[in-house]
Amino acid sequence: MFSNNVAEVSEPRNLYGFWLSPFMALVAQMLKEAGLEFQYQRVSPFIGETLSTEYQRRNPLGKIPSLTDVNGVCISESQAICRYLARTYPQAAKFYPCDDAQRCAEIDTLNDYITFSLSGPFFNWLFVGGYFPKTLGFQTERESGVFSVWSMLMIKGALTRLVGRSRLQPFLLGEEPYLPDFHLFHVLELSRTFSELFEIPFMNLVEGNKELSRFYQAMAERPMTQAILAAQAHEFPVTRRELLEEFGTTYAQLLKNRPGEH
Ligand SMILES: N[C@@H](CCC(=O)N[C@@H](CS)C(=O)NCC(=O)O)C(=O)O
Repeated sequence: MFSNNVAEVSEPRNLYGFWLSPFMALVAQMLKEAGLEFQYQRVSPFIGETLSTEYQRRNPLGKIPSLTDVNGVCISESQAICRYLARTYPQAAKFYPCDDAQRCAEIDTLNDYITFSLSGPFFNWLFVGGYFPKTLGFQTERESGVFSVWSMLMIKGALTRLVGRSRLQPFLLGEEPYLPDFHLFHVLELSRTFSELFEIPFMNLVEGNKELSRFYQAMAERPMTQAILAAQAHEFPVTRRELLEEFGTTYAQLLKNRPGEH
């Protein structure tokens, strides 16, 4: 079941992205929980680094995270990376048991639900509802406010279904965490950080929700989570500056350089 093409260790394992990205944090959690060493290589989309030729060769879709493995495999998209790790390294399969189709069906159901109903919509909320009107000067405060309220209703509704279905004991599938727990935690953590940064209290998805707070706490107590939270806190000032001060200029430059525009 497990691929053994990792025998020839020839290069370091590199994880590209930035700590505040919930998608990179998810991959880092999987790597750390599985005891797979990696080197962190900071790549920030906010200052145009995902547009470099070098990065585009790694991921032509221009998204972080991406991972280069010791066997030369280069892979992007957080879920795909985590599934690749589980299929390649037995110690990662604990969190995505890929040789158990029935267990994976349960896990995939939760993960797909979280991706479609929670993390994707939350990202749009963050950008359209919080970030764009605050920093890019698009003067869409009113429209963004309306979008924000609808997003809140949709996303909190999706969370209520998730909590109701899984009963969180304290994790989604019982006493042990799996891939969807890592995914959910890092979206919740993002909501806490950005609710504070953008001064939108109702963007915090954990606040006031007893079951989710218990889940959040259980995940936050894990030593590997604590290491990730510490790395995020350490890098926060840099990311904050990029988000609030530098991205506007990068974005304006990008628009100016679009083919066909002068
Ligand atoms: N579905 C992707 C989402 C990754 C994503 O949206 N990453 C953001 C940073 S958190 C990014 O690279 N944004 C830059 C861009 O979209 O150009 C995954 O799970 O890896």
